[in-house]
Amino acid sequence: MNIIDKIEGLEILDSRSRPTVMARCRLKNGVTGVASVPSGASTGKAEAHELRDGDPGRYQGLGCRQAVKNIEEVISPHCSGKVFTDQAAFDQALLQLDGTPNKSNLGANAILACSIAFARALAAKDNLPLYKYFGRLTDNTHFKLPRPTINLFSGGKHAGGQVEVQDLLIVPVSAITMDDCLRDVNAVFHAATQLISNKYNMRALTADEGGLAPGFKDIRAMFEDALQAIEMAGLRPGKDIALATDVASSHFYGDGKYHIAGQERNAMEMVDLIAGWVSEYPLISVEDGLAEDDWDNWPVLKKNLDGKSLTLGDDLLCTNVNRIQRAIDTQSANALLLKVNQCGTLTEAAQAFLLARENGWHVTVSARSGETEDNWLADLAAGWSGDHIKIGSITQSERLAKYNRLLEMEKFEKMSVRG
Ligand code: 2PG
Ligand code: MG
Repeated sequence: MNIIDKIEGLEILDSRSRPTVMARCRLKNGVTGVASVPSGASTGKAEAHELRDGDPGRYQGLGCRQAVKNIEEVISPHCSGKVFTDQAAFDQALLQLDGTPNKSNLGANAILACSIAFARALAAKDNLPLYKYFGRLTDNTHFKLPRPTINLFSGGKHAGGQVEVQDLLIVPVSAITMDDCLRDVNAVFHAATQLISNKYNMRALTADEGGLAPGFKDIRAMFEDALQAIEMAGLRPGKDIALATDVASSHFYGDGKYHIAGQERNAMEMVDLIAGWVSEYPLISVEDGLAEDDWDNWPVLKKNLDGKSLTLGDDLLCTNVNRIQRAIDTQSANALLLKVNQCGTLTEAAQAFLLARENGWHVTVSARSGETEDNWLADLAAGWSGDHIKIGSITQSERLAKYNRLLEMEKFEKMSVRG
């Protein structure tokens, strides 16, 4: 029986040295589950509320002591001694206890830490690897590893804004195994460090997610440098390594205009700019090409990209079923960037995933720019057989914890990478 004994919280630090939340859920039979939650920087307005203390004397106001207190003094006493038949029942109890539409009462960070800690406890109790437990939430039993989309170059809010576009990602498309995917990405990453040292006379300093962030002359130079690095690594752009981008355009949108590349562009001009990139470069996925509330123009963007590149929504959708449904109805996107902390419980994330899948959408399971060494994301992506996974670069342990878990599942669970 899944009877909760108690849930404890802990304020820990993420990869940007900002506080975040860890929770430990103990069942009455003594089994425990522990989980930590990530945190974004280029966040969408419709994300569930991340509770911060606001005390300027600690961590610039970003402390999570109140979230921890909510776990220990509200959630734990409420759940202790109760039986929760499954994840949905537990998550529902958390939602009811919070009672707000965006989890602003208890904090989505507190709630998600409990949701995943509970999942880990149940998986341990049932003697299941975590991916199999996650698979139950979406009725998936054909487990596949997602193809990685890996941050090579960074800009925007993750790199001090030296170019407006936030991520230039590389996607190993000819590699068949995860092992070979990472080998190819590593070759390109190292070629890129050489390239920027020669071209920009710069050491390989990295941005929040481990991407390289030299002072590109302009956005085009970022694409060109990526192609060059791929070739320097002895690989073929588009055939071995494709590109993807997160434009993150909500963050340079204001007064109805996109402030990019030294110009103010209206939505049509922004669509033209992106369509130009897609025709010139082997770009298979364009995330947040337009701003999160520019609903009128997303269908135009999608129409322009259809058949050439995925129209992927992050800030637009915020892993929120209402926004996903609206995007389906208006044909605004055909791919979901799934971030569990944008909605705040595993059950809601599973609903978002299933809605996207039922409508033939592509799903990229994504980490956040502020991450921890917890690797549950890799199990989630495999458990739901996501198409792509976006974790950041291959250089920092908070990212590698997930990549290495993918390698582990490839070998020990005999999983293959999605085609
Ligand atoms: C994004 C993510 C990850 P953040 O915009 O897709 O790259 O960034 O976690 O800062 O929202
Ligand atoms: Mg994004």
